[in-house]
Amino acid sequence: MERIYIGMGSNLAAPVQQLRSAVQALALLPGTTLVGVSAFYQSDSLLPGQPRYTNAVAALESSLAPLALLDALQAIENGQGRERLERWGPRTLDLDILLFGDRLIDEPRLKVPHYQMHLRAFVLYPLAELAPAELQLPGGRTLEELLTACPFVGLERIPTA
Ligand code: ROI
Repeated sequence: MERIYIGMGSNLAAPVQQLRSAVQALALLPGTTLVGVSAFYQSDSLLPGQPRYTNAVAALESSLAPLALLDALQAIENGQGRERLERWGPRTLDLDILLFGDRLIDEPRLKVPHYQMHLRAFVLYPLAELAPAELQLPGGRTLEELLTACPFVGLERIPTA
């Protein structure tokens, strides 16, 4: 089975609880094993005027096809009260497929690898807790190289328990 990495984010309605609930929901997905969860990290929104985000990354192994997994993730988001009012708006829960094995997926509903993951400290640092430093990311660079280019600035690693 392929190793899948999911980016998780929340900035509304008790974000730490939102991420904990999301982790439990991921563990219950059919045909899926939750392999690991990073620590939680807090940071300011990339867009001004929104509450701070809590982010984390989960690693899965799954026999679900990518679009079936996307459907399942959207059902979890909706189940946790996600309202799609504006693109980039604040949200109770965001679940993004960052990587799906080494697949390149370019469908209207789903692009993998996630198009900005390699630039975002709140994705790369939690990912590095779960993935090997040699992992290849978009642009042919390794996770290690991308971390070097992406300073740990404005990120706050918080206790999960
Ligand atoms: N900023 C942070 N820190 N974390 C996110 O998950 C996040 N997601 C977004 C925008 C609004 C771009 N900013 C973010 O969609």
